[in-house]
Parts: sequence; structure tokens; C-alpha cells
Amino acid sequence: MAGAVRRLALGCSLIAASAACGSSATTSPTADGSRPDAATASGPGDAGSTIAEAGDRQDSGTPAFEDDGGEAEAPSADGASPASLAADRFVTNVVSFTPGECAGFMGRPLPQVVEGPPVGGGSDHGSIDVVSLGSGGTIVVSFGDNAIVDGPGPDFIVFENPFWVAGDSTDVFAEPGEVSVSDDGVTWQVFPCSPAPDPQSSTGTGAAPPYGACAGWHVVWSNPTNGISPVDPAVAGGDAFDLADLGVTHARYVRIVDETHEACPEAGGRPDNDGFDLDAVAIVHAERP
Ligand SMILES: [Ca+2]
Ligand SMILES: [Ca+2]
Repeated sequence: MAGAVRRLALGCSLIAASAACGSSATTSPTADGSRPDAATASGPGDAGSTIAEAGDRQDSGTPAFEDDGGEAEAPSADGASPASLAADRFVTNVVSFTPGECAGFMGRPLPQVVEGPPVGGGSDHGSIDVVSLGSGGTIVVSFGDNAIVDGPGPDFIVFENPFWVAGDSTDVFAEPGEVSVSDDGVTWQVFPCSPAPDPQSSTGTGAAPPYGACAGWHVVWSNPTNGISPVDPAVAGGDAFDLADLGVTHARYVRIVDETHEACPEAGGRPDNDGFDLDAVAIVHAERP
């Protein structure tokens, strides 16, 4: 499994002019009943265009994005309706970016590329609306005056751009990262993430499952064009995190550290698209919903 992932990583690095390294697989995923089938989702769009101004909040806090209940269906026209989620339910600021080796790919400039909702491509291709952290790179983001608070279940979601190799949900093209949270930007609480170096990698680098509490290995279903809520962990895809797992109740900052241990560059690959690719971070339980 890991070997297949590595082979595709090398192959698509050769042909894809993007950090997303989009899969050429055309096989649709098998609907498992628990996830929407987003294989027919549209390509990357302007993520920022669907976010209302921060002052235009919904009193109810209910996302305007439709929740399709996990049914497997193509995106509806209604799904393209403007969202009224506050801008600060997502990243509004890059506090710091410390690129690792072979970092730098950006579908758009920072910070815009990590602001707003995810631009998921479903199971068969990864978003290019990302910044590549590089091997061992670190990024710290915040949410305006908003904060993540501990509510029932997951409290925020990190969106990378993994995909299923040839439609196989057990063979994920994953580039894991360690996620931490902080309320002051100084003291951090860490979700443990220590993937093993991939023993089947021809370069001796790369990360192998299990990925545990790492981010970067659950495909992203939500896209501004498909009506899937980016703040509902049951349908959004991405890697969801629960503050309660760390005994934390309030966090203003999220930090992600690449844990791919990728060679720089991967054989035949671009010199700027290594490591964890950050698309977006969404607050599920917000202090200011
Ligand atoms: Ca929680
Ligand atoms: Ca990636």
C-alpha cells in the first residue's frame, strides 16, 4: 500500500504542475454510505467568493451550506449559493510560516491560499488551493477575533489534499502533519503524530500509515461549489480534531508541522511541493459562531 502511494507520488510529481499532484485515476470511489460521493465535484474555485464579510453573521450560527446528509449525489445547483459563514470560521491570518526544504508551492499567495473554506476535490484528486510546507516546514494560523472552543465531538477540521490511489480508500496518498493548538501563541498542546518512515520508499523517505492523530490523510469532500458544509465533520472530509482530547477548552491558534520526511526534491519532482499541503482550517465549535 505504501509502496503504491510512493510510486504514484513520484509519477505524478513528474506530470503534475502542482503541489496537489492530482491523481490520474478515473475510478469512482465506492460509496461507503458514511460519506458523500464527491467524485463529481467541480475543480478548484474561488474559495473567497463564497464567504460573507465578518460582520454579516447568521444569528443562528447555522451554516448556509447544505448538508446533504451523506447521500451520494452530484452537487446541486443550490450548492453554489453564497455561504453566510463568518470569514473567521476559517483562517484569517498566517501568524508565521517557516518553510522546510522544497516548500513554496502556492495555488494563490499567502495568506489567501489558506483562508476561507476548503476547495476539496473528493477522493480522486487533491486541491491545488494549497501551500506546501516543505519537508519539516511549519505554519501557524489564527482566526481573527474568533477562537475554537470545546463542544461535543470534533471542534475544528484541518484540510490537506490527500486522495485515494486508483479509487482505493485503503491506499491514501497522504502527506501527514502534526497539529497543535494554543490560546496565546506561545504555549502549545500537541495532537501526537509520528508516522513511520515509509520502508518501501525508493528514496528512503516518506511517511507510512498508521497516521493516527496526524492531519493530512482524510480526503476533502467540501468545496465551495458542491454545497457540502465545510464545518460539519460528518460530511466535510478533512482531519477533525477534538480539543477535549488534549484537555483544552479554548484555542486561538493552530500550528501544523510537516511530518512527511520527504526527500528534497522527490525523484523527478518539483523543488517546491514537498510536505504537507495546507488548504484550509475550519472551526466547528466557534466562540463566535
Ligand atoms: Ca470537542
Ligand atoms: Ca498533499
